[in-house]
Amino acid sequence: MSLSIFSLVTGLYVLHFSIALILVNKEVPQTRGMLYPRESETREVRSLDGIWNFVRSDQANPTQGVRDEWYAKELSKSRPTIPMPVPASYNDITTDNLRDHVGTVWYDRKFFVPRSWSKDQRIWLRFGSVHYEAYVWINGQKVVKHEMGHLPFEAEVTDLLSYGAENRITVMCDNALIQTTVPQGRITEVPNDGGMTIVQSYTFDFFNYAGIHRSVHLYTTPRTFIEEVEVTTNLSKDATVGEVFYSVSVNGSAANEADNVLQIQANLYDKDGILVANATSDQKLGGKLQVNPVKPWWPYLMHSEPGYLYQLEIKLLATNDELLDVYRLKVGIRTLSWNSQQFLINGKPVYFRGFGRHEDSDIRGKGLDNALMVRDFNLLKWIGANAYRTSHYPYSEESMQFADEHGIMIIDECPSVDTENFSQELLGKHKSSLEQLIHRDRNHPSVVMWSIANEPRTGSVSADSYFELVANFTRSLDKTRPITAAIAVSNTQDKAGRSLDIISFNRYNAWYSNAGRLDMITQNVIDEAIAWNKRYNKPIIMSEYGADTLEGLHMQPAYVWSEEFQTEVFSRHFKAFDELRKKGWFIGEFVWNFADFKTAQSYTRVGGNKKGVFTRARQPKAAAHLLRKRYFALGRDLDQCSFPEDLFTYIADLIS
Ligand code: BDP
Repeated sequence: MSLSIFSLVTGLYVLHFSIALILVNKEVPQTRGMLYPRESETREVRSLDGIWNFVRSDQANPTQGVRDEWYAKELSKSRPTIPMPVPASYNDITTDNLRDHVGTVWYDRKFFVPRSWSKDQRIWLRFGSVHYEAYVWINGQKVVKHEMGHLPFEAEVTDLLSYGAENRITVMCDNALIQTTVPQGRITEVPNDGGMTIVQSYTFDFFNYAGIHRSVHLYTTPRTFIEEVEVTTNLSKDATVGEVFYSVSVNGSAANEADNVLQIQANLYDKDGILVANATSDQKLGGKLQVNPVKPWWPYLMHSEPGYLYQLEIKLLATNDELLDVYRLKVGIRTLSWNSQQFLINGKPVYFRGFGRHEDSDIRGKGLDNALMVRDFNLLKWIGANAYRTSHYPYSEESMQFADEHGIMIIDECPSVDTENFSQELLGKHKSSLEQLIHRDRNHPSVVMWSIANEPRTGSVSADSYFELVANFTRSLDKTRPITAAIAVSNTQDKAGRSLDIISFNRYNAWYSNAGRLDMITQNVIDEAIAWNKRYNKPIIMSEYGADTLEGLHMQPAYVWSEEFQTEVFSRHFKAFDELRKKGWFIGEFVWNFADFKTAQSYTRVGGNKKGVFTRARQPKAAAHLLRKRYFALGRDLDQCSFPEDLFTYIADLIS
């Protein structure tokens, strides 16, 4: 690992003003490996989650810990430490103002590495995500630096560990967002009562939670191991025969020996564990499996058995048939296609009924929490949704696997939100965020579309070439999924739509425009969707609409912030959507937001963004019951699903 990466830590956050309008399409670094850590007969996985020790740096001196080499010994030897859970955002854990800390914080912990791991294995350290930038040391030795929240990174630590002994891991995390980070922010120095202070600002509204957000794993691989698996699938026209194309790359010395012909043995098992296809491939380390008859992967409520997954077992064999490595992953067999009118899955047109969401909850912030994840999926299914957008950054790998299992379609969004001041450096980071995202999520059947940005300032002149480059880059990495972006500028100003496959637009009629005017929603939505379609001749999605709603506030007639108002706002949108559905090219509706979430402090927010259909504690507001009826009604109308028994409350014999 290069030592120079750590010299990038500078004492100052440089404000970046972009004047560059001529953008060059430069290469971005390619992600290697990063398969989700899974145990097998050749691999062990160990979690480093738990309570770590934590230190916050002095805001005015963010690089002091690097200069004073806090990583060289236990953190507690340099500064008093406090306990900090991993995974979790650190912001809401303490009772002081750690919440608003800007700059670097430090974590460390000790762990044992068993003696048995020293034998003929390689050891990897993997982070599910650290927001925003991470620097990692093992036993005082530099290991890896990674920039970009919400995405995994890993490094080999075989030679840095003490085997059969205690080891120490140290992480420095920096939450500062500047004009060349993804997403962008600004750091300014302003006067306060004590002199001067550093202030972080950003234009998006969700709170910039930070820390070690997802699990930290140590895992072993054999010396020569399966480093990458890429899977694509196909179905025969009548959807009776499925094909799974797999391609594997191998890392390790055995891969380079001329006389050693490595082979891949691929076995595909159905849900009952019955082998349905197998193949052995030679040097190409890839091939095709045919499944006849196949059970395709279908979205929730589009089929009686949604989210059907096979298990793909990849075995790496040496010339003498010696088993070198085994890796297993779930595979859903489905096709995606799209044209100027429709988006189809397995040849059937899809109508998205979903949500924009956030990874957000009380105390944990953006920290991975299995209880929350399972509750959220239960609510998604209860309400009859078939999709969500990972607004406004990649969600946990665990939730992507869950979406595969439950047949929830994902519009997978990179962390570019409110992008402005386009520059060459920003373009590189933006592309890198997509490269890392696609590398991580390309094998998930639930991922049906890439979203390359949320509400970028696409009215500006440089947005034109900027988004052309971003979209083409995305397409070069994955041709099997369409590309969208959630756009908020008006269709007459927009310069990005021509580069997209599907147009998504966000609009807050009766909220940010014409607040309170329920009579100014339906026609506006219809007119705007038609205008987008006329301009670009592409399928259209309404990717955000909604109204802040304080749970328990009731006002009749409906008044802004009341539960009645949110219900009415939804209902007026439903009317528009039903008109638009008749046109053939309107393919989906996404409420903003699934649940209330924390924001930066502002006078427009009462305790956070309250546009949730569910509260932050994941309980339904009144509008949830209305939305549930609509989503199931759409499911029955379009996909012949049945109604849950409790969908309609009994009123009288004549009405049901
Ligand atoms: C939209 C943004 C979303 C915000 C929402 C709002 O895309 O992130 O949370 O506005 O203000 O413009 O509620």
